[in-house]
Amino acid sequence: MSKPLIAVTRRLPPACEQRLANHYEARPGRDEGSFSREQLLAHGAGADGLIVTPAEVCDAGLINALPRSIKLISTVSVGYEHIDLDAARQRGLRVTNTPDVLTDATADIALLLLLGASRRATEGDRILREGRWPGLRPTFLLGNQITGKRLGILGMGRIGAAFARRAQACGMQVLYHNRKPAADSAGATYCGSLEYLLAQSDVLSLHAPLTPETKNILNAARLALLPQGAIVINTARGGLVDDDALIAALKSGQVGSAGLDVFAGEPQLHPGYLTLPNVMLLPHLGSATLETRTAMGMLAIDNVDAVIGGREPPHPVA
Ligand code: 8YV
Repeated sequence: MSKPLIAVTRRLPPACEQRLANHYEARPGRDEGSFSREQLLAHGAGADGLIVTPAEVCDAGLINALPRSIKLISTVSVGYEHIDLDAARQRGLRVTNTPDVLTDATADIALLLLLGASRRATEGDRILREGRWPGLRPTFLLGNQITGKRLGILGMGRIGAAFARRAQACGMQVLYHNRKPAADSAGATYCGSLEYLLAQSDVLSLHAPLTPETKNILNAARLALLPQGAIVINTARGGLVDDDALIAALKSGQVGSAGLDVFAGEPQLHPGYLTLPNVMLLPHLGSATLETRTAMGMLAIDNVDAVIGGREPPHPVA
């Protein structure tokens, strides 16, 4: 009997590709460029399941055009804003994601950005590479101490809570805003009003999913509520931020520095960020450890196994 065909858009860590090859006819992915709709459809031709990443837009047009043989879209991500869930439901397609296993890696990257942005790490690195270090001086490249400062978390989910614990270990006081108090808030103080949270946040870190309600939630009016010189961290989704507004705030000093791992329109980013010294930029590395990406790939395959085997997947989103 022939094995089910699973089409993967991108390369996965070796252990995941091996597992797929052992159990399925696996159509491997490629890491060059992006997939046009036609290329994605061609890649999925005849497949029983599709494994994708947030780099592949699965909108209603694509979903409706997918071959009828496809039973699920399994995304190697916790976020699923790139998949039109209503269109999938209407087609009877299951959609699954990979939560939990990337929590620590992503919270680590938020901490890296917090420390990097507050201690001017990228500026220091550049000064050394360009041979511009004048030597030790008591007033050289002074950053902001985070001890005793207030961290505001917008979106207290699993990653927000893991980051809150890290920040508390650094002596920070943590507040958060969600629509409702979180089940696990890591002992952080709940703020029912986003505006109040912003006014209290020496550091603001974004951990909310991208939805129509959260798109551009950090706009000019809200940035103006932050204390002068506040630090902004984003490891969630670029679309949460109005880039023009954040760049203007970084130029005026309203925002002292920023640490950004995610961007609207990835892999492009607003060119205004590239010339600012007070931004630490990373190319969406939140979950990028071998351990975490392997665990994400394995979870994506667990989801495939369940749906192909006629069982309920461990992490359904539709
Ligand atoms: C990606 C992410 O999943 O999980 C998410 O939502 O944003 C990322 O960690 C990762 O880049 C691989 O697809």
